[in-house]
Amino acid sequence: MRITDAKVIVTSPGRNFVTLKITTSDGVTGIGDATLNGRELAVASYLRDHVCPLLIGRDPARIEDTWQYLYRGAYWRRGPVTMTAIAAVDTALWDIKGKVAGLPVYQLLGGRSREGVTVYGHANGETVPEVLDEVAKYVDLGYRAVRVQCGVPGLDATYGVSQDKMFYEPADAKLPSEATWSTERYLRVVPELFAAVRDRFGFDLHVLHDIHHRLTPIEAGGLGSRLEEYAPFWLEDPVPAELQEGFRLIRQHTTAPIAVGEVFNSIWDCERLIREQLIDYIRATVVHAGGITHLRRIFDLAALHHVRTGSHGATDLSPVCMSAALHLDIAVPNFGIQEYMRHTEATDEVFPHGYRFADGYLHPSEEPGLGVDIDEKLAARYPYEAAYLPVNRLMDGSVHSW
Ligand code: KDG
Ligand code: MG
Repeated sequence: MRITDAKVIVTSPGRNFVTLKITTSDGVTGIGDATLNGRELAVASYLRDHVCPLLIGRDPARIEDTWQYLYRGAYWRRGPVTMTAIAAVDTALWDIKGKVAGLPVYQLLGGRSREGVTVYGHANGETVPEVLDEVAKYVDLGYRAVRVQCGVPGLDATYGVSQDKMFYEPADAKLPSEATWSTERYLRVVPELFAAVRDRFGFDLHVLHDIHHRLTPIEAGGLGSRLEEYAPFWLEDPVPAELQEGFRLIRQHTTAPIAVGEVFNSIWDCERLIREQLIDYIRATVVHAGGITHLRRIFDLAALHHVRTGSHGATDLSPVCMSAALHLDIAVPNFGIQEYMRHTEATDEVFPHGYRFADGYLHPSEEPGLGVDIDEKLAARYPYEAAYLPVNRLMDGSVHSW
């Protein structure tokens, strides 16, 4: 069996998605997510212009060899565009391997380690009472874990707090919108939010919070120690993560569990964080960290160092990525939690999938392969639309993290 076709499909059913579809000489198809929020067309071009021609004629069964060929062979290693493109190929090949074997991909990864994949939803609101009402909706839906974000008093907009409630789309404008940030005000409101959530919902619910890389290590350590009495499940992205050593300082000041990694694209972005046990959850994803093959490698390293998984699962990761993530989540020994920001109906129609939510858990599809498809006719009805994430500025006008 050989690869006979590889094509890139760009579609925007409510938001942009890039998908790679590979076809074999036996007529088997596999798909992989290649969406990089706000830089979608760069990955589409990398695939179309530089990768698809190399795939034709290759043996689709050789997943590891193809990964190494694309990673080492390009000479230029790593980076979000490259690793997202490699991820798409890798994911599509796992999909094909599952279909050829007649097995869901998780069976090829060693089979089930658990009955379901615990997920967390997003409760956000401008004020603390608004957030509490959103948390209540998730609890009613059966969620066991909820991420809480609230507006910062005195700021016009806060990243992570949207007008839409059960769906949330952070890429909100054709050119990046701008928001203002105040760390001092933020640090005042978060403990209030946690206190109110614990007061109303008790301590059985897992409560998560995303800092979006906005603090320094010492600020994050201070916030963590103030939140410890509310038993946060995790504090996510406390600081920008280029400097892995920064996390050591956080560790010296708090026992609040730390999660990071949604922008990581390679094992080298988190090797020290994991090896020195500076984090508790690694949030790298199938789509941005080199596919199932490379993410499995990261997760295995993490398993040796008491680090659990907590993959990113925002709306800009397509149902193809979510399907692939669930096969890994159900199989790996050190699974922690999976983010699940539900997609809109339009997205779900373009990407029909077999995973399902029940009782706070997601369950991967039992179909051979990944159990997800793309409706190409429907996809063609939604052309690409430029959309970018907002830019954050401090009160004095300097650019800040998100
Ligand atoms: O594309 C960026 C978003 O996916 C991201 O900002 C959302 O931080 C996020 C999260 O944890 O889901
Ligand atoms: Mg995040």
